[in-house]
Amino acid sequence: MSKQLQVELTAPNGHRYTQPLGLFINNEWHPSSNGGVITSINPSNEQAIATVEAASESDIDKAVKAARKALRDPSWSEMSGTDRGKLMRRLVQLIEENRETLATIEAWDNGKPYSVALNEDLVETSETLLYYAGYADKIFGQVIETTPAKFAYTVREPVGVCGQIIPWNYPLSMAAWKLGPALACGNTVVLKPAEQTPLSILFVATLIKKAGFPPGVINIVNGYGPVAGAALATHMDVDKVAFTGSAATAKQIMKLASSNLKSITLEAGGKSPLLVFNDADLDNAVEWAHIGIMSNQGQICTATSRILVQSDLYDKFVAAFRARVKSVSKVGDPFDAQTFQGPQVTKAQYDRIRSYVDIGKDEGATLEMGGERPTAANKGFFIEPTVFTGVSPTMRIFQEEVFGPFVVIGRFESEDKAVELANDTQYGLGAAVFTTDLTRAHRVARRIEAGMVWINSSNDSDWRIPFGGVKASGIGRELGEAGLAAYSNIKAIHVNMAVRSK
Ligand code: TXE
Repeated sequence: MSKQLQVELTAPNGHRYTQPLGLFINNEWHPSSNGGVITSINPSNEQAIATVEAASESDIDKAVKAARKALRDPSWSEMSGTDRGKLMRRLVQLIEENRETLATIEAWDNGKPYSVALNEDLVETSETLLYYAGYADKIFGQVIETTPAKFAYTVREPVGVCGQIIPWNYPLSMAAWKLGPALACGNTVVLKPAEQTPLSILFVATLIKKAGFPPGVINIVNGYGPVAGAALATHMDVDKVAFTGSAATAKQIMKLASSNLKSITLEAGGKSPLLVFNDADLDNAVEWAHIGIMSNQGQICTATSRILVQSDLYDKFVAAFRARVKSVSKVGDPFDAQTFQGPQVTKAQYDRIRSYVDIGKDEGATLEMGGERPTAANKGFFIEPTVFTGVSPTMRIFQEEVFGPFVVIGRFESEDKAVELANDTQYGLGAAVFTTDLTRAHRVARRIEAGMVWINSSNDSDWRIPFGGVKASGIGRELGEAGLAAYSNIKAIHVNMAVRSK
């Protein structure tokens, strides 16, 4: 009997839909070759939602072969940029038509509030794909003048087969960040979602087929990192690997990708500082500082998880921040419209945060609030928003990425000290600066070692603006025009115009 590769599900909000379960290779659904599966858990009640197929090394090989074949097939390789853009827009239209279903799956599988999934994640997913659809017919080279006897021009060619390994904190929009530029530039893709959140992107796979992408252009293979992810990163016929996840895994991928000198882009998290100077607008700073660490359950790579406040404002800031967390961070059911914060994605993440609460206490920091499971929750990976003060730069809670609703608040006296503290980290992803002094704002923004700086806001990223880090936060840029660079190779063509006399 052949394996059931889809199932009818009813989500906690009553939404019914058909959930695909297979590996999406060559526009067809496949079972795992070795019987591997992933059971996705609802983080709100710890119960199984569905069991999907998990790719083996040979399934990854099958997906890579399909992507290679598609890359060479005229149905894709000779498709005009204009038509590639149209296909991408058609996919966006289908995503829009199914946005309630996709937001439901996202809230169920990941634990983020349904309203956030619908009004933020789905918007970002569609807008990112649309943005890159607009580039599909604008990928071109240059003419380079040399001497009258010679001219040269460049063409931009797809890199080839792209392996894309994504995390669980934004399952759909992370997929869009990676698929958008890859497709616009004419590549083919094998995308491996995170094993913690395998469901929503499988639903998108049905839409990819419906939109009319040729077989093998986009392959979606769920699987475990050390098996499927590693097989993709090391595969000799994959030309590029793009990754978002932990710094530890990024380092492993860099090694694996050296097998055939794959081009790599890596985005590996951070411990982003948020500086509040004495002259800052306090209410504005508090509001953004709250958004910057507490939204998405604190599971944001750019989360401003180290707040540093200048001494005169420090006490007022801490009091106002505590009040803000109390009044806004309502923890609970992702399908309850009042909920600001759902459960953490997995027990592993929940346990990790709890362990950092113990580490912070042991290090002698002051637990201002939170750190516990909310009393109302006897099931699910819920944790109270957690705030530590009395921290110093040598503490692990000041240096290490916790990846939850967990923030440390420190203080500084001078601008130089603020910059020194901000840069006292192995990471360099984001940073935020709050001040009403225009020149200081720009000066500090330039002095901070980070790929992105927000002035008087935090984490208001945008698909039109380059995103990425320096130091141990990663290599390369995603989003914006800069995000295209990693997805095409420049070929130089030299033309000899001299007539050689016989
Ligand atoms: O990450 P992993 P995890 C950080 C955050 C979090 C920590 C651990 O601090 O607490 O990482 O999370 C795939 N070869 N971020 O364990 O392992 C894996 O299957 C190839 C920050 O979930 O890095 C998944 O698809 N691939 C972050 C992806 O890598 C491998 C988002 C991310 O998983 C692999 C998530 C291997 N050997 C976590 N091992 C951000 N930057 O936004 C795993 N993977």
